[in-house]
Amino acid sequence: MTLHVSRITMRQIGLPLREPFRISSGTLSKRRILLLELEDVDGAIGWSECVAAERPNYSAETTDTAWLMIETFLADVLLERAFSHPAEVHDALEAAACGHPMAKAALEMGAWELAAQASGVSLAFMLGGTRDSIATGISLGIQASPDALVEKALAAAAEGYRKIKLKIMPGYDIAYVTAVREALGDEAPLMVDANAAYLPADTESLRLLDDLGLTMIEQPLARDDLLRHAALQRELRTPICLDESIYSVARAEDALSLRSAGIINIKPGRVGGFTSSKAIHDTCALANVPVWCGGMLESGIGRAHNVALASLPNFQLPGDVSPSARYWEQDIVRPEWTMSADGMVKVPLDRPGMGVEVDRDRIDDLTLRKTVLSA
Ligand code: OSB
Ligand code: MG
Repeated sequence: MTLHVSRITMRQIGLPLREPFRISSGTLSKRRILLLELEDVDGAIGWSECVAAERPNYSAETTDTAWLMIETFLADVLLERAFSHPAEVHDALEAAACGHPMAKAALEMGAWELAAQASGVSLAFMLGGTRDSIATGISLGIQASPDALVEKALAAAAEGYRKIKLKIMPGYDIAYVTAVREALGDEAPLMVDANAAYLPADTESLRLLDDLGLTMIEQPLARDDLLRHAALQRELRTPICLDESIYSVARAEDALSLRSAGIINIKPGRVGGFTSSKAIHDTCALANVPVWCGGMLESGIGRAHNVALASLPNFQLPGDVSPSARYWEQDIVRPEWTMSADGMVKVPLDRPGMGVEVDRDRIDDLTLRKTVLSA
């Protein structure tokens, strides 16, 4: 296999969410998404999506910083030379710039997708996936009242989701989660995600959550707080899951050594792409630490890449990989992503690459900005 990219088309599209999504650091009602279309010298095409958001509240990157990095520094890494395998792309991008994992991941995942398309195999197969369907969860944003959250959680349980994640922050936690636990019963697979909204001094309120039978507490403390998460984990029975803190393979190794977490959320965009996602997956498997695939409110393209990744064996817990209709009136891929009544999404193993068609007309209609880069 050789991977020789001759053209990269960058686009920003505007895609309104069906309902606003509130997390501890802000509310999102419309996504401005950076899409890449990579073309090789033989005309094969691979699409990818950058998960950076409009505002730097989840991480330092934004749609616009990613655009600048790709256009100015990163696209050339792919355009200037051929690679013998997409697994080589990660280190080349690291050598070209510090930081900016989401910008790099968009190119790196596009390279994997292009390689799968050019070889006529599914992306899941190319990545080493072993499942033909993946278990799916839902992430529910912060609501105005516990009753409103209970209503959403009951609807999600009825739809078949295998994991229900509640966004929390100080003041929107114990009463909310207790109400949902009471409504759904003791067996319901419930977890919370704080998006780094707590301080070590808040350990007492986190201890109250410890009694609610949660499968995990995601990212209670700040992203740099590996040691503080380790100290907090010693105080709690509920496993801590890290999201924001894990932005590289080395950080995952450090978190495991320090026992900062019992579970790791892998978002390929956050860790610089598929190669490091696979390495984190393997490292966690050796350490007996389960992983699951996080979500960043992706369109059908980024979702396709998450579905492929989540088919690897140590993705033992349901991912935040909900069907298209959870997010959008209409997605930008065909067929749209759907979920069975028992909360499973099929991995399209019988089709090349990510396994869904990109709706080019719809993307053209939604495009706010476009640039073509070539060698
Ligand atoms: O912390 O997992 C998160 C969305 C945006 C930013 C951060 C997070 C999320 C989600 C949404 O929880 C998951 C999804 O895509 O459904
Ligand atoms: Mg999270």
